[in-house]
Amino acid sequence: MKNENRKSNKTKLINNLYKSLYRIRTIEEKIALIYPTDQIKSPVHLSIGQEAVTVGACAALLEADVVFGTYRGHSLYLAKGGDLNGMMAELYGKSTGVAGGKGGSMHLVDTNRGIMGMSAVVATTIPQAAGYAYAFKVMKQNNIVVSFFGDGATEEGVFHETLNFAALKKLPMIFVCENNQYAVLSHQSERQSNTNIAERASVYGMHSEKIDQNDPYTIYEKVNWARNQIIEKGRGPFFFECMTERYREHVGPSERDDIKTLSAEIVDPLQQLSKLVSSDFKQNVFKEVDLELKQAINFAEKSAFPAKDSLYKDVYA
Ligand SMILES: Cc1ncc(C[n+]2csc(CCOP(=O)(O)OP(=O)(O)O)c2C)c(N)n1
Ligand SMILES: [Mg+2]
Repeated sequence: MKNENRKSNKTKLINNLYKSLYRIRTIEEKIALIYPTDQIKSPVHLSIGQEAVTVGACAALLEADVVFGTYRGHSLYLAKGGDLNGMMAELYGKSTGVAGGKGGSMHLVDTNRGIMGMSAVVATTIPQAAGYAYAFKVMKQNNIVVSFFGDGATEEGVFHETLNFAALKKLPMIFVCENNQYAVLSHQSERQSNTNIAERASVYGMHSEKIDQNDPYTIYEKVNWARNQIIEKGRGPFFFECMTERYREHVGPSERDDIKTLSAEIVDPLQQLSKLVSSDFKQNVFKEVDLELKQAINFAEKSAFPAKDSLYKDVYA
């Protein structure tokens, strides 16, 4: 590729990453403002501060690639192309929500966009992701699965079982640990004797790296490289431990009260990326996101709550 082409591709990508990051940050800040009005009917676990991981990783994926995430899922859902109207309506408990208004913030899903689901139970979607990757392998489908989870999830037995199985079967998948160093209020150093999660993952026999920069471009490059290795060379699985930081409390809209524990080395991805984007581009993004968000809130407000007779629909007995 010619140098100028490479440069213009990189500029385009940085602009897209900025737009996605700004959009998700703005939406979540608005959710935090709406939350105390009681219009949002489920708990919210915000990703503010740590959006770079899902934004960077999803920029390297195709729509037919599949992701599994956690209850802290707004950022993943939006970065993978999930519809904002459906997400806001779901938070408002309305029938037009992506889970019919019965799942709330922790259960976002959009199978048409490869968003297979999220769960409130820590680590449960990790083996589900491996199962999906196994199906891709058996069916010789040229797509990959990415499993997103927190540092706390790596303490669950099923995490270790899944890594062993995925490495053994050489599954076409990438494990992405969003290491914000906390499980609720407990710091990683209070919970793990070896806090180097990437090092621990590597013993199962897979390529594993720690990414220190809370930077979507770096994360995009790593995931893109890993995806190419899987698709072109049949390698896999891969593991990335992404160091990041959440700025809000574990659950709910407030700032953290243990804010003194935020580490100085981990930067705010939005502020960093903002320096690389032109002010004209930013002005357009501000306008677009503002309009999209107003329309989505209006959609959620105007939608109806689920009808009583839908109570037993989608229930397994
Ligand atoms: C199996 C299980 N154990 C405990 C909990 C309670 N719990 C909810 S979130 C959480 C912390 C998980 O931390 P981490 O995996 O680092 O994700 P983060 O919240 O930091 O994104 C815990 C212990 C749960 N939901 N499920
Ligand atoms: Mg955590």
